[in-house]
Amino acid sequence: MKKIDVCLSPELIHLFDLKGKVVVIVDILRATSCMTTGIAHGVKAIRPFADRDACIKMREQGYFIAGERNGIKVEGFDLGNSPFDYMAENVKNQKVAVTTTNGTVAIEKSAEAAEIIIGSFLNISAVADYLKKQDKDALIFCAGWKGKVNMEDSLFAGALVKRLKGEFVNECDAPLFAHTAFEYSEAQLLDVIKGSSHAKRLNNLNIHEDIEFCMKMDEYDVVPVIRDGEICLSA
Ligand code: 3SL
Repeated sequence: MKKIDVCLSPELIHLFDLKGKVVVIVDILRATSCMTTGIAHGVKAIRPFADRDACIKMREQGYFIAGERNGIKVEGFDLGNSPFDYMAENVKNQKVAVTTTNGTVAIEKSAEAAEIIIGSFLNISAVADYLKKQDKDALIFCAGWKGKVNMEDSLFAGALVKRLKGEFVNECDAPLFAHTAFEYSEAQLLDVIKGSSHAKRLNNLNIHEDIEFCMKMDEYDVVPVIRDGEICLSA
């Protein structure tokens, strides 16, 4: 049977062998929720950068520039890191270069994977179906917050492990841990997430609607995949 594992923080990724695996990048608040939303709303491609200057340079090639540091839109950027920014009519059919505090860092650390896909609650069923159809082992890679484990990414990992039960076996205790935490939280998921440190951080920045939106289940039936360094719609 195929195997599934969960990396709860980018600081732990050196412990995992990514070769031959499908890696699911997760940054519920808010990077991968934004990427899912953008692709679902017709953004042509999203090129992720951990480095801010490398991201800005893409403007010369006609890209929109998006992203945040510590939750705040970078000055001079076209878009911040809100899923609502990616719904704007003027980004449809355009290319976006994005840099974020954690999500784009996790993507860069996944370069050795056979395939990298983007997961969020907004497309969780599409991601689960996609993984079921692959003949590869899977790793759910939680972006966390500055190297630390966070609640929302861990609970997403648990929700995805739950959906894959019977098709994958756990490679270590992290999938079991995440699944168990999700089972305990499922009935009051939004409240649990609202109590998380990043939800509090966003609330302090007056960002409220994004949290509820990012927690919507199956808003979109898309699986964004990384092809030639850009996030685009899977074939
Ligand atoms: O760290 C990230 O990648 C972001 O998603 C963080 S924030 O929600 O935009 O603050």
